[in-house]
Order: sequence, then structure tokens, then C-alpha cells
Amino acid sequence: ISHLLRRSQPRRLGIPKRVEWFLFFKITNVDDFKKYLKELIPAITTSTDIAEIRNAINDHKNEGKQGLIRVSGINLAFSNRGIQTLGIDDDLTDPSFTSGQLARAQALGDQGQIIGDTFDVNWIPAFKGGDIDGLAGDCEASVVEAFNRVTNVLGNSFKEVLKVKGGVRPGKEKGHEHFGFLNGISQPAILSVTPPPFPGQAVVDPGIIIVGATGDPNLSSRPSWAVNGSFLVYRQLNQLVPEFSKFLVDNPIHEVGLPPAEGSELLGARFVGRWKSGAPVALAPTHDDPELAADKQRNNNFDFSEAADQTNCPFAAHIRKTNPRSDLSRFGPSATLLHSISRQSIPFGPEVTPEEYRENKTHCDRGLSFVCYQSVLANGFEFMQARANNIHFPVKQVVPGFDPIIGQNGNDTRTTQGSDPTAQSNSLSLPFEFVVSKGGEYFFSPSITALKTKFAA
Ligand code: N7H
Repeated sequence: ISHLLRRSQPRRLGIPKRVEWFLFFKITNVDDFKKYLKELIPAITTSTDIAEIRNAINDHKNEGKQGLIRVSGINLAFSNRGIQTLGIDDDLTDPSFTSGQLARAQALGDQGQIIGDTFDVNWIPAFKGGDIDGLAGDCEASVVEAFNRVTNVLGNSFKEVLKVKGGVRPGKEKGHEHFGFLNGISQPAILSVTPPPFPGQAVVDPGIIIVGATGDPNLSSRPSWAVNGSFLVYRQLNQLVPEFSKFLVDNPIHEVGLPPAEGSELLGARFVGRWKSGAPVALAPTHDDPELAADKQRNNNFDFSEAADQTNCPFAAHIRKTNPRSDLSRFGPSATLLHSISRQSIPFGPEVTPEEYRENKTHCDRGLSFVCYQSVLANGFEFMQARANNIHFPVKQVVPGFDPIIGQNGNDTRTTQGSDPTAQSNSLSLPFEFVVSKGGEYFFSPSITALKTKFAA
């Protein structure tokens, strides 16, 4: 648990990070790697470290000091290939993890071509090479130091396969992803791990996120060293920001009597289920409400029953597809709780340039380094992605269509329904994916005890 704590809920538990670098590596000398890993473990951030860091940040603020304080966090996780390379052959009893993300790409709806018997996915080569054994994540102001520490300690026992530099966006866009929406608002509270929930916040058993804890659906079959670890999904999701903005400008919602610019904002809000400020459309259906957005007692306190049809929020909206709340209450509470994830994503890539906006065309890679934790990949990330791609989810009485943000249909086009509140059965054709998967991998993030006793020598 201490391992997860140091990485969980950035706004309440983890380090409030501004920068995070991801180093994807291949182990080239197993004996050396195990030896050096032992030296690195003390540098890995624990929950005690986090408490101290948070206190230091609070003191810094309370004393009215300006600027950042220099703190860093180091995280380490291994792919199935990496675990095997280290000579650990226990079955973690998660078939998606064992097969790896590349083998799951077609089922996830990623773009690619079928060549003969194989599916050639349009990912960046590093994720297709079958070379990734592990992921080291370093965050915070002193990221270069933390990064050097990892690479110096691990020496020549590993080879860098890919480095991704994430960072929060500048100025008032801090905390907002590249389309402009505030991210990281709704997270499940973890029973007896995180602080008491805010109104409307889901509360899950620790075993939904943490392997081997109460409520882990595969509790009895886990190897003992896996306890208190968690499966980490990394997905490199490129975002076509100028193209997304142009689509909103071209398709404003007219019917509620809004000027075109506001109609475009409303379309974007209905695609996500929240305004850019973070206010949920379930509670603020026609106009943004920044006060509601900032109020933690209210900004998560909705369940879509406020208007059971799509008047307030489309069934296909990103947050309704990924967390349908009361839409599934007929199946009992576990229908949504079992499929909870803890999200820890960070944007990567530069801000959109004036030229890109002028041409309505993306010229450089930018997007979200999507990271989430769960105890069962098929229940967490994979289940959510499948829901986003399932045009019949979450209701049967209409065809909601694709999640306009992350829904994937291979190379085929997508339609979505309900984006117009006064003509809810109108279907909107989305010309292409605004979020494009460039690949990723599944990792297991072991507890510090497991790192000491099973991974290091
Ligand atoms: Fe999503 N976005 O900016 O549009 N997401 N997401 N996500 N997402 C959420 O509550 C976004 C992605 C979830 O409980 C918000 O944090 C973008 C994947 C879940 O109400 C916004 C990308 C998956 C929730 C975004 C992306 C999810 C959620 C609202 C990719 C899982 C919580 C703010 C580039 C497969 C739902 C918030 C709830 C919220 C955006 C990816 C899942 C603004 C741009 C791949 C579970």
C-alpha cells in the first residue's frame, strides 16, 4: 500500500507534480540490474516521504514563500517481459498483463492494418519492438537529478528504449489537459487508505486498485510477493487539438439559443460531460459554472439521474461512458465500483502554435501520458476502453454511439448521439479520432518489500 500511496490521488495524497519523465527500459545485464536495484530502493519515494513532502510544501506556502520547492519522486514498474527476464516465473493471474498491451491493441480498437495473419498497429516503434522490460517514472522540480540518479545507479545494466517528458501545462492551463479541460477531478476513494470521500465520490475496496488487498477479485490466486502492488497501464495518447477545436467551431449547438462560440463550448462540454472548468454538465447543463467546478463538496455530487435522458448529459459523454454512475444501478453497486481505476495522467508535448491554430492542423506530437492503476486489467482500463468503443453502452433504449473523446473503431469512422439536447436522437459523425493511441504497455508496480525481497539481489 505504501507504494501506491506515494503515487495516488495527486491532489490529496501523492506529490503535486509539475513534471514527470517516463523512462522505458530494457534490462541488459540481469545480475547487475538486481544488484544496482538494491542501491536504488532507498531513493524510491514512500508514503512517509510523501507526508513529509506535503508538510514541506504547506510550510512553504504558509510562510508566504514564492517558487517551487525541490522535491522528487521515483517510481519503478515492470512489464511481464521484465519480470520474466529477472527470473520470476510466478503467474500474476492477469491474462492481459501476461500477453502485454501490444497483443491487446486490436481488441482495444487501436488503428492498424491486417497484413496476412497479423495486425500491424500504428504505434510508435518503441512500443512495438518487444523490448520494454520496465518503466521508471521520476517527477517534480528536480526531475533531472532524480532521473540521473536512476540512470547512474542502474549503470549499464539497462538500455533506454524510450523517454517521454510529461509536464503540467503553463499558467492558467495548469491541471488542464491539451483540449483545455480540467483533469483529475473524479477519483475513487479507497476504503481505509484515502481520506473520507467528498459527496458523490465512489468508495471502493482497496483490492479494486491494490493487488492482494480486501476486495481483490483474484485474491486467492496471487503470489505472496505481489501483495500491495498494482497493475499500471501506460498509454501514449496523442491529441489533435486544432482539429478538435475546429470541429467544435463547425458544429455549435444552436438549439438552446446560445451564440455560436458558446454553442461550441457546450458541444465540447457535452462530449466530455464536464465544462473546461470542470463543472459537470449533469448539474450545469447549459452554462459553465466555475464556482461549482471549484467546490469539492458539489463538483462530484451527481449521478446522471438529475435528467435520466440526455437533456443534461449525453449517454456517450466521456465521463458517463467511463463511469455511468446510477445508469447501471439496476445491476447493483458493484456494476460500477468493480470497474474503478486510479488515474495519474500528465500531458506531454508543447502548446499549440499560432500556425497550427491558423491551419487547423497538428504539426507536433502532444497529448496525454495516460497512467492508471488497478488490480485487474480486464476490469479496469480494458473494460473502460471497451465501453467507450461499445455503441450500445450504457443504455439499450437508444444507441449512444462512441465516446467522442476516447472511443476507438480501428480505422473506421465513429458516430455519437445525444450531443444536441433538443434533438437527442440525432447522430453526429466524427470525421476521425481526436485522440490517437500511439501505444503503451502494461506494467506491474511492486511494493517496496517485493522490490527488496524478490526483484533485487
Ligand atoms: Fe478521461 N478529457 O480531457 O477529455 N477524462 N480522458 N480517460 N476519464 C476525464 O473527472 C480525457 C481516458 C476516465 O468518475 C475528465 O478527472 C482525455 C482513458 C475516467 O466521472 C476529462 C483523455 C480512460 C474518468 C477527461 C482521456 C479515461 C475520466 C473529467 C485522452 C480509461 C472519471 C475530469 C487523451 C480508459 C469519470 C475528471 C468519473 C475523466 C479527458 C483518457 C477514463 C476532462 C483528453 C484512456 C474513469
